[in-house]
Amino acid sequence: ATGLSWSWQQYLNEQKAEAAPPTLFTQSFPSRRTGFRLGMKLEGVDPLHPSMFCVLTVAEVIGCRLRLHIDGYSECYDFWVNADSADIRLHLSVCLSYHLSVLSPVRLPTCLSVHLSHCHQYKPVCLSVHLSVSQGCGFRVGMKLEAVDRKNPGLVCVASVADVIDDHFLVHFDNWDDTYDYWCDSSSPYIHPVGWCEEQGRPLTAPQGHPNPEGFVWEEYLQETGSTAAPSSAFTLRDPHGFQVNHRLEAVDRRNPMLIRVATVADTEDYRVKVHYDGWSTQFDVWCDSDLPDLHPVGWCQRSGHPLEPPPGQTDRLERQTV
Ligand code: MLY
Repeated sequence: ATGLSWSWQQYLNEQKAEAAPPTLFTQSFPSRRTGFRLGMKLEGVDPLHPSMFCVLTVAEVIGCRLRLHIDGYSECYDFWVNADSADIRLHLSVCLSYHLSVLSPVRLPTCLSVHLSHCHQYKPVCLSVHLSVSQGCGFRVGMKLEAVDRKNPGLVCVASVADVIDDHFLVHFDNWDDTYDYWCDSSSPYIHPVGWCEEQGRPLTAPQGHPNPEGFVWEEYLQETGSTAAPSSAFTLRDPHGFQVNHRLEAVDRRNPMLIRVATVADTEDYRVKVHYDGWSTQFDVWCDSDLPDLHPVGWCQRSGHPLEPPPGQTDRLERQTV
């Protein structure tokens, strides 16, 4: 009411820019207050070891974002998530059913929050959970595919389905450690059926230590490993995103993920956008997947009670105007 707060509407008018339509985001406006409170325990995927579920503590709550601490590990591994993200819901529901089946009796809470009492019997170690309760997709544990190594995006590699939860599955690169693993669904642009590289005339990276990586042959490998290829019907490539250059949005700062900044789509590819933080040098621009949960529509911070970092210099200007 003081007029000191930075205004998206005014900024968009000045910049002659448009907000990216909310329908383009995977992250919708938060529908209710988060039930998470400081100190609550839950389980979730360790971002650095996506094959591991860990005991986590809510270390900070801002709006509907949570800083999660991995119990027993240094704070430097803490990470931020949206409290209402599909990820956390997915993993929580899985973990809860895991508790129920393995460690009963555990009472199912009605909201997402898991109370301390549900988890205090755990030691601060990572739990590896392998559930293959899949109805949601055509991928099964052990099936082989060709997948982009997202840490080395130029490489398409021999990979396996290592875990399946509902319609999500864990991609693991054969004979590599789990730090390259990632969760995705059947519509991911990073996965392809066996034979895709050959068809595309692209090199396929063989499993680490393969005796003849140049002469890798799928038929032989499937036979040697007694495995099957994921059926091509299981791959359901999604449509390219609809973001356009100059669309405005609210984006988590990759270098300081506690902050959400006013941002602009600076460039696009079919499944990625280049995010520019308004008022900052283009050297800080970052490419992200268009479905990254850290990209939010204009107004998201205000609706979820999270501070929004305006472009540097903008707050000064507004303050001066009101004096
Ligand atoms: N330069 C890296 C490449 C690792 C690639 C791993 N992929 C295939 C899962 C290295 O040798 O460590």
